[in-house]
Parts: sequence; structure tokens; C-alpha cells
Amino acid sequence: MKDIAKRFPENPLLSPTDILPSHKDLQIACILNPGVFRFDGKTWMIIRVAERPEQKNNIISFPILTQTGIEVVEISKNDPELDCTDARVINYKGVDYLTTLSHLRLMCSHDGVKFHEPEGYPLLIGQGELESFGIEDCRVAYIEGIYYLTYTAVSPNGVGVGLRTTVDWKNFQSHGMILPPHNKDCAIFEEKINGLFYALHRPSSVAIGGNFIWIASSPDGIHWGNHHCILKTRKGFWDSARIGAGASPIKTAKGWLSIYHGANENHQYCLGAFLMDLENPIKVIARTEDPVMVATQEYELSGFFGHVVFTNGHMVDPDGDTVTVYYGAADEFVCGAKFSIKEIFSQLRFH
Ligand code: MAN
Repeated sequence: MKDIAKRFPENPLLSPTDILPSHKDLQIACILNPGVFRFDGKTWMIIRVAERPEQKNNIISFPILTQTGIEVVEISKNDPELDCTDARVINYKGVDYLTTLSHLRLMCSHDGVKFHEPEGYPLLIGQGELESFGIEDCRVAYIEGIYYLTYTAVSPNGVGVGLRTTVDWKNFQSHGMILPPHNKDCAIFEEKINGLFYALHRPSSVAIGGNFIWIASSPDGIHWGNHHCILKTRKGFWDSARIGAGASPIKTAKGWLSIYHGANENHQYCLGAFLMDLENPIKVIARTEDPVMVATQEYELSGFFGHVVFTNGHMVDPDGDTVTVYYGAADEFVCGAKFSIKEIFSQLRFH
């Protein structure tokens, strides 16, 4: 498999021990999957911080959000009704829970490498019954002076896409759930096309269909319709089980370029790319066959959930060719790597 990523020698850029938990009873298990944007002359990340209580012997414990705050659920590991084979999700008495509770936190940087927590900015935490298992993996699209934050909203009702908007990162307007379960990986294009907003998203179908990338359009960025399935998983490939869009597609002279993640049946996550028609992004015109990035480094292979590189944030240099992809490694660390867009193009197979 090819890997054309030039990883930062400073990786991991952020580890769980670099920041403090949001609550005295919790520890940070992972920080991962940052959304990325420019604001106030600096590079910012909105990272996912996944927390849980200190784990005791033979007990699995995890927090959930209730109307009055955080509640910790404890289950004996010997309980026959518990299935905890996946580090990320458990099933107890037929109900799924997440093993960690995620919130979103801002980090900022002058050089795109050293990030620190800025003072005076709020944490974004789950609100209401559709976000009681937390909010995750935020993508940020900047359109006509407004930042659109699309994130995964998790609750016992399922996994859907929530939207909040802001202009100053201090005040946020919540627009609720814009795409109902099961859906995630929603990336809004940063420019309207023929007067409409466009977004990539990833519904999942349990029976017929699969974990495919779809596109939708909207008159206002809030209400979405005209859905089309545009990219599918490929049997026998690195992206055979699930695929999902990364950050907002990059506008190039030849089309909209999306860097996406794909996973196989063994839950190994790699990155690839595909290209959509500039005027009509419903049309996919090219796709990479091999991944452009594969988990190879120690910090990508072992961690909370190993063999994972996952991105939902990037920054294109003014040179128009270099893109810095920020990514979650092994579901535990935040890392960075540079790519040349030309080099990604050389990997694309045109249909
Ligand atoms: C999957 C993984 C987890 C995530 C849940 C809910 O199990 O991507 O990391 O927490 O879905 O989104």
C-alpha cells in the first residue's frame, strides 16, 4: 500500500495528558479527530475529548449526560449480559453504550504545530436528549462569515448529525439534529454551488445498502434534501466496510477533492481521496485505489483503538498545493501530516 503523507516529526501533537479533564471525577482517555479552521489570524482545532472515570478492577464504568449533569454507570465485567469486546462501544442487556463521553474543545496555534488551550472560550458539550452520550468528530465549514459546526450527536436514540453555528467561537446557536440516525461524517462545502449549500454525509443501512458516502443540498445550510449516494465501499479493498468524508472538500481547478476515511472488516482505518465535478458535485469523477495514508507509526498502531488514522480537519496552504491534514491516531492522539495535492492527484484514477 502507498502512503504519501509527510508526517510531522513532532507527532503526536497532542496527547491525553496535555490537557485537564472537564470534571473532577473523570479522566481523559483519548483526544482525537480535530476539526480545523482559521480564526483571529491563527490555526484552531476543535478536538474531541473522550472521558471516563478511572477504571477499577473487574468493573467497566462510563459517564452519560442527564438533565442534572454527569451520571456514572458501573457494570461488572463478569455480568453475562455485558458484551465489551470493542474498546469504543459496549452492549449491556441489549442496549448499546459508549465507553467514553466526548465533548469538543478548542485549541489554537501560531504555527500549526504547537497548540494550546485558549483562555475565555467555552467547551462544547452535549445538550438535550439527542446528545446524552456526547458529541464527536466536529467538521468546521466557514461560509459567508459564519462557521458551521457539524458533529456526531450520540444518544440511546442513535447516532446523528448535529449543527451549531458561530461567528466568534464564544456564542453558539444550536440548530438541533440536521440528519437523523444513523448518520455521521457530515462535511459542508465551503462555497455555495449554483446558489445551494452542499454537504457530504454518511448514513448507514443495516440491511440493504451499507456505510456509503452521500451528498445533499440545502437552501440555508440547515434543511437538507436532494440526497444522492455517490461513493461506496469496495469489497477486497482497504475501504471494504465503511467510508466517510473528512473535512470540507477542497476546491481545485479540476474538481472538489475530498480526503476520506475507509475501514476494512478488521476496523483498520486508512485515508483515501476522491474528486467531484466542480459544477455538479453529485458526479464523482475520480478516486484513489490505494490509500494515501495508512497507519504505520507506533502512535497510529497502538492506543485506545489501534490501526486508525482518521481525519475531519485540514488546512490548505496559500501555495494551493500543500494541505496539512490533522488527524486522530489510534483514536487517542492528535497528529499532523502534509500532503501535496498534485501528488494526491497522481494517485487518482479517473473514471
Ligand atoms: C463508533 C466509533 C466510536 C464512536 C461511535 C459513535 O463506534 O466511531 O469512536 O464513539 O461510533 O459515534
